[in-house]
Order: sequence, then structure tokens, then C-alpha cells
Amino acid sequence: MNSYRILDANINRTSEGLRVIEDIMRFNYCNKGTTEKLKKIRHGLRKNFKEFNDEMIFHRDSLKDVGLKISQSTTLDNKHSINELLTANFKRVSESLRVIEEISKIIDEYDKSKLVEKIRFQVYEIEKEVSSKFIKQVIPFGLYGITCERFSNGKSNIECVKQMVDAGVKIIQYRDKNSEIEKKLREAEQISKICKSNGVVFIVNDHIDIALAVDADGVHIGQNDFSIQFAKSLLGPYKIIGRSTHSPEQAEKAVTEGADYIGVGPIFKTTTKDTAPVSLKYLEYAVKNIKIPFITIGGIKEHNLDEVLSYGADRVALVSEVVGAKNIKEKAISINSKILEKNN
Ligand code: 3NM
Repeated sequence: MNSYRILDANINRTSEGLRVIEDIMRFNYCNKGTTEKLKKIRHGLRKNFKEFNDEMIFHRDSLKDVGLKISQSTTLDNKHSINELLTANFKRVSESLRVIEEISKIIDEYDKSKLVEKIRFQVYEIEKEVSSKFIKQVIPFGLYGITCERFSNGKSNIECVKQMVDAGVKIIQYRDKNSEIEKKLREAEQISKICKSNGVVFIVNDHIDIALAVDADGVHIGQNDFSIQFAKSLLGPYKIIGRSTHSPEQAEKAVTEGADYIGVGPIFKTTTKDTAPVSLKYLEYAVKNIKIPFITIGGIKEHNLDEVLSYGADRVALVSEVVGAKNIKEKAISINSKILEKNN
């Protein structure tokens, strides 16, 4: 086994990945603290493996690397935004650190392996910091989970969120139209923690103040709430702003104003929100004309989900159907897999 060749490739990979992130933090965001941390890690890693430098260079054979041919023949690694660059490079760094960690063990460098493990966890922390401050999360496909204690048969919002997250739901909106602000803040804090530790996007309904206080990924605002511009001015450029829309005109306006996603609904009659249904016609319009992500919502149940999906919906919210289910987790798994399968 050519351990030193693997070590060499992965130390270079880690350093290069760290350098990309470091330079974005340094020159794009002028963020001294994170730049320093990344630099320290980069130098520390090199120093730790310095004694193997000669061995690693001796085993290096870049021109005969079969991976180069594969890389040259694909465009899968193409990127279009700073978000994508950061996300991809954090992934590259943590993966290559893992390789260094494992290879160190088989060359009897257990202490080095443990040190690299420590570095890997430092990188996870930095990634968390960077992504909450500088990366606007993308709106994932699949089931869009929304809380609603009115229909959850005594289960708390927190319990509902835990079950949805356990089911693999990748975006949660905290929606509570009735509780006192204190309760909302407490719950939003807990849900934010659950979402952060599970890589789930967290959106707060209505309350920009709560979204800011708990460092949510964004807010969802209705037609009668603040303007998108006002929300942006408070939340800055890296938070998601979603807007409910009930007609093509409202959709076009939200897009023009800079919404990151819109709600499209209510498709069918619903008792969860006091808005008249807009029918599948509006969904048809959105699929054809709306170029930003949209969440199809309103009166959707497992029994009419196929019909909604057949129109091309790729992100769907079912509120009472999910939180009102006896087993929320099972229900969410079943619905989420149907949406994802249809869009695969
Ligand atoms: N927003 P259910 S419809 C919260 O059209 C919400 O903007 C809607 O609940 C919109 O799945 C809706 O129980 C309620 O019908 C969706």
C-alpha cells in the first residue's frame, strides 16, 4: 500500500481547500478571526507531517494519477457561487482530513491520527460559524416541515420537529400564530439548535426579531407582513426570505422584490390557514414561470400528493397531514420519499 502517496495527496488537498476558504474569508468577507483560525490549522497540519516530506515527495507521481484523467473528463465539479465554493471546499477539507487520519494509523502514527481528528472537528466548528454568518442556505427539495400545535394532538412543537428531523426532513418552518412571544422565542431557540446539529434549514414564520435572536437561516413572511426589502435590510444578504403568494401577480412581485423562495397555495381547501384555495392552475403557472424555488402548500394530503407531484411540484408542505399523524416520523418519511422519488 502506497501510504505516503495517499498522505501527500490528502495533505495537499486539505491545504488547498483550506486556502480557498481562507482567501474567501480574507478578501471577500474581510473576516480576520476566521482567516487566522484557518491559517493556523493549515500551518499546523503541514508542520505535523513535516518529517515525512521527503518520503511523500519521493512517492508523488502526479502525471500518472488516474484521478486526473477522471477529473478532466467531468464537469461535476463546476461551481457558480461563493456559497457553492465554500460548501464544496469544507467538504473536501473534512474528507481529506479523514483520509489522513486513517492512513496515519496504518503507518503507526496513532498520535498524529488523533491530532488530525482534532483538526477535523475544529474545521466542523468553523464550517458551522461560516455557514451561519456567510452562507445563504439553499431550499432543499422534498417535504417542507411546518409546526402547528393546533393539529398535533397534544404533541409539542418541539416533539413534532424532532420527529420530522428524525424522518430526514431537511427544512423546518416554526409557525405558531397563537402563543405568547416568550414561548415562541424559547421554542425557536430549541428548534434552531435541533436544526443546526442535524444540518436542517430553519425558517421562522413572521418574526424577523426571533429569526435574528436564534440565528435562524431565514424568515417566511405573508402578504400582509413586512416588505421583502425591509426584511432584507434587517436580516442582511445571507438569510433566506420566503413569501406566501396566492396568485401569479403576487409571485412575480415577490420574485422582483428579491424573495429567495415563495409559497404557492393554498392549492386545495384548508382549515390551517384562512385563505381561499387557488387550485392546481396556480401550481401549473408556477412550474412553468417561476424560476426561484417554490413550496407547494395548502390542503395537501397523502391521498392527493401524487396529483400535486404530477404537476411538477418538487418542494411540498403538508401541515395538518404530518403533525396530525399518529406517527409523525413514519408519515414524514413516507411523504418525503414520494416527493424525492418523483423528482429524481
Ligand atoms: N400557508 P395544511 S396554506 C401555512 O397558501 C399555510 O400560503 C398557505 O396547511 C399558503 O397542509 C397553509 O394543513 C396551510 O392544509 C397549509
